[in-house]
Amino acid sequence: MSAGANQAIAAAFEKIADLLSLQDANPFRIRAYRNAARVVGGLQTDLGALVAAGKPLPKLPGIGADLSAKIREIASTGHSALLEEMQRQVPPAVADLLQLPGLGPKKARALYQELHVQTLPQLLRAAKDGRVRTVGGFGARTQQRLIEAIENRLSKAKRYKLADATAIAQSLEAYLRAMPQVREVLVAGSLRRARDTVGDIDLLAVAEDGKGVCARFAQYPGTTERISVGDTRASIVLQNGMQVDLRVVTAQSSGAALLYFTGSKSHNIALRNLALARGCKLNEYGLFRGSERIAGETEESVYRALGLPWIAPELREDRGEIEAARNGRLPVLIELSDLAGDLHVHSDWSDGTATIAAMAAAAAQRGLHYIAICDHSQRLAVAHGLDARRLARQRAAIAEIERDKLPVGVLRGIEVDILPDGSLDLPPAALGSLDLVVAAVHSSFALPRARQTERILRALEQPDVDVLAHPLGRLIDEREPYDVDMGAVIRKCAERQVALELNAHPERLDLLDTWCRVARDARVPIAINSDSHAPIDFDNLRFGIGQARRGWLEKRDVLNTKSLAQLRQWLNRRTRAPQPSD
Ligand code: DGT
Ligand code: CA
Ligand code: CA
Repeated sequence: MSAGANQAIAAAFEKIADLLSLQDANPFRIRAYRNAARVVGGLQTDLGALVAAGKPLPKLPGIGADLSAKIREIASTGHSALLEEMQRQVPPAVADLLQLPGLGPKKARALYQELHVQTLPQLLRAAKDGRVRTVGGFGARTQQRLIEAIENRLSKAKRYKLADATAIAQSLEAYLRAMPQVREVLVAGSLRRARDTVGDIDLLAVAEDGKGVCARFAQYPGTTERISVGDTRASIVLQNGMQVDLRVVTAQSSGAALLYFTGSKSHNIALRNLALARGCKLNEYGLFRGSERIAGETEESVYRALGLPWIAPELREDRGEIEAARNGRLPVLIELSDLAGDLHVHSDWSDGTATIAAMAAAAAQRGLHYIAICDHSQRLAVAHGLDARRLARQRAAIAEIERDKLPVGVLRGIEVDILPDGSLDLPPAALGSLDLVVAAVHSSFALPRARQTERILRALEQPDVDVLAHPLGRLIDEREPYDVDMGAVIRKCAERQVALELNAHPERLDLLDTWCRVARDARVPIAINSDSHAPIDFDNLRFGIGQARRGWLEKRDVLNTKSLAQLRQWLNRRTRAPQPSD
């Protein structure tokens, strides 16, 4: 098998993960396949060529002997025996059903086995015909809810998680860069603006030979459809359904093109109006006065000619950034290198895959100075949550490994469940012995708004709570945010000086960007945490940074930019008289 191998391997791993979740398999195993799909899909080395040449595979993060064997198998035969066996049992399309709220693996399997439905449109028909309620475990109300959920989902265009799009774009960029005619490749669109989901990938190539570049682009391995292939633009569809738009531009208009195709559309419209007010015309080729091009080679040149400083892509949503730029009040946005630590890290004491020492080493590798080990609490039995006794043992174990000189500071923490009534899953005596308490909702997502809000406010009143984790509880594509009065939560956090988490996991990216801004304005500190369950997960911090920047956050707004000593001071804020400098 040739150059398409990476995409084929990634697609096979995704399907295996889908089918595993349909079987309600071990979440680690599912996550391992999803991770492997992302790693391989974003890889610039062609694994097919390596295998064909009989060379060893490179060491890939999170990919052990078992997955390596599968990579070799798919690269050399084009098939996966495991996947084929699983597909004989259930077609992968059935996994789409799992996206519906309230439809778990067991129910999805029952629908497939009894009604033979595989896709959302088929299920919609079955529900409307009243066949769903004939299946055990489904009543008339569930059937009605399914109809609403499916119609809701089908009316929305499919969007992709930022992390998945990022991995694919990296591989496309490398492919384009390898062409001798291409001088530069630039990422544009919502991907460059770091939106939590992207509709399609937009790329620019700087080159003279547009036709040649477009033709070669359309040969990208793993392309399943060529929507259009022209002289300066081309659009293709990849195996996972994602569309990629390419525009080929000249060097002298590349800045204007990048500005135009980065968007957002509403930011562009606002800029165009500014240009018009100055008697100019702005388009993807440049800024023109009459027929004279007065700017366009760089984005800076266009902004400057409009009387503005350069505006970071993450801010370009027409949410006040142009006015802020005009008044010299643009935020100095936080960067990945500003993070000093990570305040939400799991280990193999609960549902993480690695030891505390391994997580500490992985954090140090990424330049962090401290982590807080926050494993789950007892209530989450599926995650092997800690009770007070195991928590005490974990504290002792950390002290033990600290004697061997850990490369980062390790704070003793917990991710304690907020129970449905707003009380916490561990007693104050246990929580009070810790450096840091992260509280989180992992159950009763469907409480009515007033009760959900009351529950979370009550948790925030508990004297030990330092951080509220993933405040909206959404899982992109899987679970809507729970119904909660976030304004009230933010006010309570401000009053209690509790930080809100911006969880950087690609499926969460929660707190959402717009709420980050509200929280910042209310002077609520934000903790950008990876929620790492494996060493490689620290790489997700970059996606959290993207959302933070979209939320206008600066270094000083983010709790884990503090040094460990400053952080310890903050953690003692309630036992200490307020300091004027705080
Ligand atoms: P997406 O793909 O839905 O996540 O969002 P975008 O922002 O990437 O949108 P897309 O791919 O349709 O277009 C890329 C950029 O091109 C968009 O952000 C702004 C620019 N653009 C596209 N269509 C128009 C248009 O009709 N007017 C203006 N001013 N700009 C446009
Ligand atoms: Ca796009
Ligand atoms: Ca597009």
